Amino acid sequence: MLKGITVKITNEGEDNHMETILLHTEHHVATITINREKALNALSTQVLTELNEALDRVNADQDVYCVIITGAGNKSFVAGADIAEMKDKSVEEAAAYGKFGNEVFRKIETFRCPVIAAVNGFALGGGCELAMSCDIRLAADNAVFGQPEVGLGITPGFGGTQRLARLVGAGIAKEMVFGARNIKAERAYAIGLVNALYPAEELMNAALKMASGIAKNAPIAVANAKRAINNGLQENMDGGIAIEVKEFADCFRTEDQTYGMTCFLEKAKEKHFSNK
Ligand code: DAK
Repeated sequence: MLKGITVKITNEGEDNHMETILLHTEHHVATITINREKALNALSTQVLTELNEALDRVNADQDVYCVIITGAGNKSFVAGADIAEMKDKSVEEAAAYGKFGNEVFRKIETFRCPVIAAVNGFALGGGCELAMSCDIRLAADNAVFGQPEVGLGITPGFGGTQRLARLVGAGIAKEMVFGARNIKAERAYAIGLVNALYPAEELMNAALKMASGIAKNAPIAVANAKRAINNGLQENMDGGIAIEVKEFADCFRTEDQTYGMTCFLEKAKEKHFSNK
């Protein structure tokens, strides 16, 4: 457990059977903690399956407006896919594993509300890829990022060749992937891989503060803005603007649009959006 966490992380619900994921929801923010500290939170099939389940549970809870994903302990976010489990996979098994992992990571990327990665240590291979599937990456100053796969005889398999190049540019992505060399937090910040760095003991509070700030805004507008940015990036400018126009106009179907503008015009001191 990180020092300085102000929110207790517990699994909730009598039907909980997840062993490798902790899920805690408070004040519209769900925190998903990958809890396999002995293996530095490596992504076994069980972890991926339970992460998928946790995401489905959070998705079903309409009171959640922002999600944080982090790793248990103070050493590692996620040290990658589980190498011991992967070693003897057949081509077909490797393809199925890669397909499932990519489905989970796409679920995060297209999740209905923002997802923040709180990177508290190693984010290697699948761990770096998990962080990159999140909307925003905050990192502890002891975090380490990298795509070491070619040193293991494989390529990145959970979107690393695609998202890293989109986030930091093809040249730096190729340097990292071909060289299989890890980079420290400061370098990750300098190349735009992470949004901000914090002393390790302040990371979770910073993530919670950011998540709470997001959760105070109109959830439907935030969701529409996320879709506009993500989908617009796949288009040329005209296509992107058309997507933005649609997402903008759709906000005018919501009660929160009328409410938010009325609050401004009436100089309201506080706002409480209804998510309708
Ligand atoms: N998998 C399994 N176990 C791991 C692990 C991993 N990725 N990383 C660490 N562990 C385990 C260690 O084996 C060790 O276990 P015990 O020996 O105690 O039983 C325990 O965690 C503590 O690790 P260390 O003793 O090594 O700790 P150190 O502080 O000395 O070193 C380290 C920390 C993070 C530098 C080191 O553990 C390390 O280099 N770990 C491996 C990092 C790595 O190479 N990650 C990338 C994995 S490959 C695909 C789908 C997915 C992928 C590719 C293709 N398709 C199907 C297409 C993704 C691939 C990857 O992510």
